[in-house]
Amino acid sequence: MEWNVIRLDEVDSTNEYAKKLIPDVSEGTVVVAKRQTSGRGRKGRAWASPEGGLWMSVILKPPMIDPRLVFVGALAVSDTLRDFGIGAWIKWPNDVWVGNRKISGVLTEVKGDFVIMGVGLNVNNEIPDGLKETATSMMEALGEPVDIGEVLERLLEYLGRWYKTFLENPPLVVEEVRGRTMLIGKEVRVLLDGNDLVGRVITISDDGSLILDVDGQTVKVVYGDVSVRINR
Ligand code: BT5
Repeated sequence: MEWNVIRLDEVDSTNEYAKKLIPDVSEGTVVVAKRQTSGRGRKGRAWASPEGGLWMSVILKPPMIDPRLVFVGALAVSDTLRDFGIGAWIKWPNDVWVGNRKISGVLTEVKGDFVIMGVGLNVNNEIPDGLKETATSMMEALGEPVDIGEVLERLLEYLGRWYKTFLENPPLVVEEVRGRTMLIGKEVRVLLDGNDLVGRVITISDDGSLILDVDGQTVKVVYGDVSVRINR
């Protein structure tokens, strides 16, 4: 993949900026901002994006719109972290965690035939007060700041590789996520608007869904927020 990187100092949200470029843009366009004033997570949740973090969106035009695309982002982040000596795990469907703290989130959105894949990764940024218990950064994990340019370079390299794998063989991407999630066998609560499920994770199926055992019944969850107690 040839990446064409647009660099901004400040933007509301790189996903919003990228969306406005569509359709007059080619696949592989990347929007990176030093800070976002209205960074977003899923369901309109706020994403803290102070200076020092990596906030970016890549524009893709896959032959099909597929929920498994989000795994491409999570795998690329986890490979990048590994290169810097940080062990991370993937929390289905779109988070990357270091121990019991979130370091990265991926937000995929669709516009026409395009997919905007937003990746937020805490690198050298301060973690805001309300998130100190639940979030971490590469700087915190390593005890020193890292070269954010190098982080971006690695991340784009791995995004290109995993996107290629996704295009060729999507179940391979899922298999890799299965191996990098700590959720299998764990008791989890899946927060589904007003209708939570509590069960044990059996697996992530090839179509990307979370398969749970809920009181002996097998339940398939296509999308949701997982909360899990991690004993490490
Ligand atoms: C996500 O949503 O994890 C997807 C985050 C995607 C952010 C990127 S940054 C570039 C691009 N442009 C955007 O506007 N967005 C994308 P979700 O699973 O809904 O998680 C959101 C939750 O994560 C919040 O409710 C907070 O609890 C927590 N959170 C917010 N900011 C955080 C941060 N910087 N680090 C760790 N956790 C954070």
